Formats: sequence, C-alpha cells, structure tokens
Amino acid sequence: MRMDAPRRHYLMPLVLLLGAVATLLPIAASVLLARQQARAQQEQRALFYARDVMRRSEDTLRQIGDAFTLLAATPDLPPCSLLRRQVMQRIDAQSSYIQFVGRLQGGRIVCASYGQFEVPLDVGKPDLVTANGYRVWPELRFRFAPDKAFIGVGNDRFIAVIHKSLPVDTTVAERGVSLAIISLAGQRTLATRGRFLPAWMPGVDDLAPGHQSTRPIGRNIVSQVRSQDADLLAVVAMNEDDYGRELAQFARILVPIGVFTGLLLAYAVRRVAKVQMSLPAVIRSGLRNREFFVEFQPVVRLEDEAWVGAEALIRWKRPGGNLIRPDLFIPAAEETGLIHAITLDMLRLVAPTLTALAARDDDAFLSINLSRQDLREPGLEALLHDLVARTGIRPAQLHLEITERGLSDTVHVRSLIDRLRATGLCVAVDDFGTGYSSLAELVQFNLDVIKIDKAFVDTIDGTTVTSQVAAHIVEMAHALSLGMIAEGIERRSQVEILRRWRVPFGQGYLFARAMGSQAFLEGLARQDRAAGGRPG
Ligand code: G
Ligand code: G
Ligand code: MN
Repeated sequence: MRMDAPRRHYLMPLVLLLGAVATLLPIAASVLLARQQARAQQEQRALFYARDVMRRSEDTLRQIGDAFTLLAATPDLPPCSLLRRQVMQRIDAQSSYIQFVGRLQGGRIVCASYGQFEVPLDVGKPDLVTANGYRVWPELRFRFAPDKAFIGVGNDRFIAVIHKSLPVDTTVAERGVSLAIISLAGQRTLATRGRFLPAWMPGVDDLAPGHQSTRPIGRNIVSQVRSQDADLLAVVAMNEDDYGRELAQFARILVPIGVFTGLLLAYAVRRVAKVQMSLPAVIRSGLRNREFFVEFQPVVRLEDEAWVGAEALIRWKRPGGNLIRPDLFIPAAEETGLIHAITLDMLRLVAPTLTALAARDDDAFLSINLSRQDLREPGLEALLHDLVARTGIRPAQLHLEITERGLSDTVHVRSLIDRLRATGLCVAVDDFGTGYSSLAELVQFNLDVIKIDKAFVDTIDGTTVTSQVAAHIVEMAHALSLGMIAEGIERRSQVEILRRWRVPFGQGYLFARAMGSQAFLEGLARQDRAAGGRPG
C-alpha cells in the first residue's frame, strides 16, 4: 500500500544522495588523509634512500682518495715494483668498495696488485673529468669479466675500479624504486638501478652543494641529494601509481557502502515521512481531489436473506490506482483530527443513493459510520437533518453506526443520541463486543440496534467459550428489546445458529460484499421483481 505524495517525489532521491554523501565524505576524507600520510612517508623514504646512495658514493670516493694518497707515497720506479704491488694488495683487501687499483700508463692499466699485465688492460680516454681533477670511466669492461660493468676513477697515474652496481646497492623495501648516482660534471649517470627518466636529471645549478630536494615529477616522487664536496648527485624516484590502485580498491568497497547507507537512510526517512507527516497531507489532498468514494454492503433479513438495507463504507482510490484500506486511513484520520472532513465527504457521497432509496416505497435503509469526533461536532445534527430534507428520505431509513469507543463521552453522547432518535433517526452501536463496555453499561443509552462484531460471529458455530459469550449477548439484547445485526457472516452454519437465536439481520460475504451504488440499487429492484411486486 503506497501513499507517497506526488509533491515529495524529489525527496527520496535527494535523501539517498545526502545519505551517500554523508557516509562517503568522512570515509573519503580519511582516505585522502591516509594518502597524504602515505605520501609524506614515501617522500621520507625516497630521501632516506637518496642519502644512502650518496653516503655509499662519498665513502667510495674517500676510499679512492686514500688509495691514491697511499700509492703516491710509494716510489714510482719501476711501475710494478714489489713494494708497489704490496701497497696495491693492501688497498684491495682493505677497501670495501674498491675492486682493485692499478697503475695507468697511456690509457692502459699496466700493473695491478696481482702483477704486471702481459697484455695491458686498455681503458681508453676518460669520459669525463671532475672539478677536482679525477678522470672518470663510467662504463668499463674487461676481458676477464665480460658481462660485468665497472666504474673507473683515476688521476694521472693510478686508477681505482669499482663495481658499477655498488653505489646503488642500497637495500630497498618496496618495488618501483629507481636509484641513480650522477656526475654533475658531465650531466650523466654513473650507476643506475631500475629505469631512469631524463626528467629526473637535475640541472647543473638546481641544487646547491650539500642540499637536497624531494618533489613530485610526473607520476613519481623524486628525491635529489647533492654532495657537499664532490660533484655527485644521488637521485631516487618512487612510483606513485600504487596510490591509484589503492584508491580504486577503496572505491570498490566504499561506493557500495555509501549507496547502501544512503538507501537505508532514504528508506528510514520514507517510512517516517509516510507515517508521521505525509498521511494527513495526503488525506487532505485526497479529499480536495475527490479521491474518496463509497460502497454499499447489503444487510439481509436472516429469515429469507432479502436485502433490507446497506452499510455505506468509505473507499479511497489514489491517482495511481492504488486502493487504500479504510482500516489504515480511518485510524490515522481519527488521530489527526481529519475524520470529520472524511465524514462530511461521506455525507456528500451517500446523498444520491439516499435520494434513490427515498423514491422506493419500502423501508430500505442506509447506515453510515460516525466517529467519536463527529459526535462532538456542533454542526452534526444540522448536517444530518439537512441530508434527510434534501434527499427526501424518511429519518428511519438513515441509520447511524457509533462504535463503542464513540460512546465513552457519556453525558454528551447520551443526550445527542436521544435528540437524534427523537427526530426519527435510527442509532446502532457498531463492533459491539470489541470495546470495554458491557451490555449493562450500554443500557444507559437509548439505542435501536447493536451490530454484533465479526469476532463473535466467527465463533458461534464452534465450541469455544466465546461462542457462549455471543449467545449471552444475543440473549441480553433480546431482553433489552434491541435490534441486532450480525456482522461478518461467512458460513451457512452461522446463519442457522443465528436464526435459531432469533437474530433478525445479518451482513457478510456469504450474502454480499460491498458494491457500488448502482449495483446495490439494481439488486433491490431485482428483488422487488422476484417478489412479484409488493402489496403496497
Ligand atoms: O469494509 P471496510 O474495510 O471498509 O471497513 C473498515 C472499517 O472502516 C470498518 O470498521 C468501518 O466501520 C470503517 N468505516 C468505513 N467507512 C467509514 C466511514 O465513512 N466513517 C468511519 N468513521 N468509519 C468507516
Ligand atoms: O463498520 P464495520 O467495522 O462493521 O465494517 C465492516 C467491515 O467488515 C468492513 O471492512 C467490511 O468490508 C468487512 N466485512 C463485511 N462482511 C465481511 C465478511 O463476511 N468477512 C470479512 N472478513 N469481512 C467482512
Ligand atoms: Mn460499521
């Protein structure tokens, strides 16, 4: 059963959106914060690695400088003297970075710690010369280790050879890290690990000696550390791509959470809106738009099952075609003070049927339901008299059903009932047995009829205690000379018992369901014809 007001159709998508946003915003903020922290951490690590590369390189240079000083202190003739070779052996063994040192002569290494070379190792011209006069061969290869690359650093007489990978052999915890040691003199890399992009190569004057910088370049965090003394620069680049993947993973979890929470919120708001505020508004608009109509459920004389009248039952059809049940909107209307507006509409709706009944020559009646609030309306009596006058019906043909609850306002209601009956209207107590009043309490009101509630009628063909109560009610009603209509009759067996108890009238699906005015009036007419005309 739906009763959303058309004006509120924009509300639910809005609530859904707000819910999703309200849920996602803090999560997204924390993700961003986490990202920022991760990035700061990455910058720190990049700088740490760059410093380590620089430390290794400077240590290497220091060892080379020490080696050259030591070698220069030994007499130079001959180039491969035993003393010279002993010094070389000590240097090779003691320095952690230098593979070996050698004596240079005309672009060739003629002697190393292990002796004079029969065929000297050709190193050719140095690729670059540093500011402090070192010659540098960044890409040396030797016959005895053809698949290994070395770096050679020399002065005019000696050369120190190191493994090319050694300066960048830093321990790195993550993947996607590139390391390089660069000679600023020649603007070229001496050693690299991982790929190295030209964009990471700093300009000559980018960094002052001893300074460092860390910043994003492209999709990488790039840290550069410049040596204080040597014209060396360490570069470390860490890939940022992991962030994107991380975020996409987050999104796969977060977006459904956001949507789900949004939906939940929208559902909750919808429920609250429906129950708390929209129903009265929708009832009002329903009344304005004449969405209510009335149906008639025939009341039969149990003796021959002839229709003797009908109960008018309000119905509500929403523009979409949804029928809303009265047991849903009547209590809501009673709670919100709208019931009288519905009753007024009801009186308008039954008028044509009353007029039609007035044109007949029998006593067929129409009963309408009144709520407790209707009984307090000062204009009620005038309204009813006006209805009788306008439709030409005899007052006895208009029955008023008042529920037990409606009778609670004792003094006022008793006098109201008396006045209504004095004008000839017939008053019935509805749903009898479901309220708190006993039949004994009921006698203080001068009533015409009691309508025995379906709850009792349901039990009368059984053997429960309630069936005894029903029998008792009927007995008492007889004693008080009250009329009776048994409600909700669905089985033959009930009819037989009710007849035996001399309950005169009944109402229920067994005989007829509620129907339109025309069907009801035609049913009465058909009954007239079957009876072969009435004796007047
Ligand atoms: O057949 P139905 O489902 O309509 O009945 C549901 C309830 O609504 C019954 O208790 C009936 O008395 C009540 N009802 C039906 N029409 C009206 C009406 O016009 N006014 C009031 N107050 N109650 C009504
Ligand atoms: O006003 P009152 O509460 O008496 O309204 C009668 C209610 O009982 C209406 O909702 C009507 O549709 C319903 N009703 C009438 N006859 C039967 C019946 O035989 N069986 C059931 N289940 N409901 C019935
Ligand atoms: Mn009723």
